[in-house]
Amino acid sequence: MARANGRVAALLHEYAELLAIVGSDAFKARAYEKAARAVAGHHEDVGGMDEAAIRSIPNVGKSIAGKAAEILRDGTFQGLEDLRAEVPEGVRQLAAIPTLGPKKALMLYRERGVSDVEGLLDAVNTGKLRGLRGFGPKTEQNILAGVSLMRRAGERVPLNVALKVAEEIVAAISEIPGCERCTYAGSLRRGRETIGDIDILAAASDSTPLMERFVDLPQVAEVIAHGDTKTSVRTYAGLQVDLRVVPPECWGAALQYFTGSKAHNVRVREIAVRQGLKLSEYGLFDAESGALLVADTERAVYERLGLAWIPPTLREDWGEVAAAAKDELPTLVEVKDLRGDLHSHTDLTDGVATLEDMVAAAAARGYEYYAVTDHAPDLTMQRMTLDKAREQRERLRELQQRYPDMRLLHGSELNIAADGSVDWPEEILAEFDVCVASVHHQFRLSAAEQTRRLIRACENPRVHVIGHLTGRRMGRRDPIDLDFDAVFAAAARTGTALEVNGGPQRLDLKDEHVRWARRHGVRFTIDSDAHSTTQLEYVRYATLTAQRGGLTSDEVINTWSYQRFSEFLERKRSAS
Ligand code: DGT
Ligand code: CA
Ligand code: CA
Ligand code: ZN
Repeated sequence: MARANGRVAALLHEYAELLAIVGSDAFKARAYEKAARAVAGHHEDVGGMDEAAIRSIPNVGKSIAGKAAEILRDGTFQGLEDLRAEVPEGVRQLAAIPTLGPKKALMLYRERGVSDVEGLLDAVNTGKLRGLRGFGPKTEQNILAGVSLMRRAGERVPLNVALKVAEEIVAAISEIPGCERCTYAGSLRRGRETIGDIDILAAASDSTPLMERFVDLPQVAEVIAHGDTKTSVRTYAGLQVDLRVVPPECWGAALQYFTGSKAHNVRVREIAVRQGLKLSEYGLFDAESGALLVADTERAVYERLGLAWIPPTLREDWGEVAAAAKDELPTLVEVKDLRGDLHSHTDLTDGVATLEDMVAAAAARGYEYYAVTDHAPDLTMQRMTLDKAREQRERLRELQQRYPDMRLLHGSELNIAADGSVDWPEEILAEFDVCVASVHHQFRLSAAEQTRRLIRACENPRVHVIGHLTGRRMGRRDPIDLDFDAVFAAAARTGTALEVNGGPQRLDLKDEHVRWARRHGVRFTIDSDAHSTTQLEYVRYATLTAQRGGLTSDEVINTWSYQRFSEFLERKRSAS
């Protein structure tokens, strides 16, 4: 049974959005938003908790705990139903348009009767918004850009969402008697940042029991097609899932075929043809006699073609087939190689877990070192001060005694100002063990200005890592404009690591930027940017992205021994 946390968090989140739309006080909306994230990230299933137990979750106060209990009992709560009656569902969609926001969304509804995205586009195109206070021609341009941004992301699902669904389905199918193997294939197995549909592959001599169970799964809202070899369904979340069942003896060929990508498959098939062979999802055959050569494992298929087995994350026709022919594939970094996490937040700023809980969760992952990097003062809404940072450092030093096997690093996530400077002067920065610096505002400067800004941040002797370089949020914000070559060269020259941020909406650097940066000799970090204990697992998505970028552990500084890692930080200080 799925945890109730997601369901409760979704309604609290919706309530927070509705509060923001009707203009209730901002503090209240934020409190609900924070509580929603706390519930989502809480390690225990709230489904089995009473109101008092829910109340004990950090950031969940008395009144919110009461609403959560109401949701568990009734499936909703009165306050939410009242606001739903006041604000049509479409207006919530309007408020989610990155360039519009809640206040303008409600104004459009009240003053022009606009109640969904279609209506908005229509209103812009027919000039219906002219004369409305705060809606100039520039606003109209921004609205169109915002809608297009949202639409571009709309059809595909973030990697983490698809992965969770796929894992649940694979677990369920695997349990069925007669199922010999089951795994997910397609873009999900390749670790792409967004997923069009989920492809599940199973091996069984009789497909019937697997297909029957599949269409009966609790996640399934609609059966699109039901057959012996392939069945497609749509989940309640709107995701399409294809299940293909193949005979156990052609498992390897089928897995290779359905993992893709199409471009990779075309390239591999060319190699087969040149050798007088024929490759399909059923196996590798002699083209002339039609005799089956191999089909049972992927490795055997690749090897029979004279290729090393190619990790799925590389199968994008980015040169991996030629590299496999020469046995020159990189040994990719893996999650188990990570010895530390260098970017995480606590409830001192916008995280939802305490310092103690974050450290305990990091220790449970077996890290040898772990950095707490709460936001620095220039991100004013987080209300950080130097005193608070120093106080946190004291607490961290005390905590250290409880964790003899994990080095606790006191860090900060600095804000890179438009001119490339950061929050604190050098002597204050020197107090921190590690500094990550990121862009959190002024996303629309010219490429020349952004490039100067980032190069100057790299040149800061106290900045060790640049966090989420391009600032993109999938479906919400485009990346900043940059001269990537210039910034990558500066990072390599100054010994500044570039982060691969595992936040599922960020994945920043993304795969192709990783590839590009490594050609400049850049070093990287693989970080979670966790804002709760459960988000520490976001390194999983960062690692998939790093693999797609072709990274080996030698290029990722937080896979290094503490000794080698701290020398890297030290070199930066003394070189600059
Ligand atoms: P997605 O779903 O858009 O995120 O991307 P994929 O790569 O999962 O694509 P999908 O679901 O259409 O197909 C799954 C895999 O099946 C694909 O990666 C390769 C294989 N495949 C599907 N159609 C073809 C085809 O026409 N030719 C070849 N060579 N392979 C195909
Ligand atoms: Ca797919
Ligand atoms: Ca598919
Ligand atoms: Zn952060």
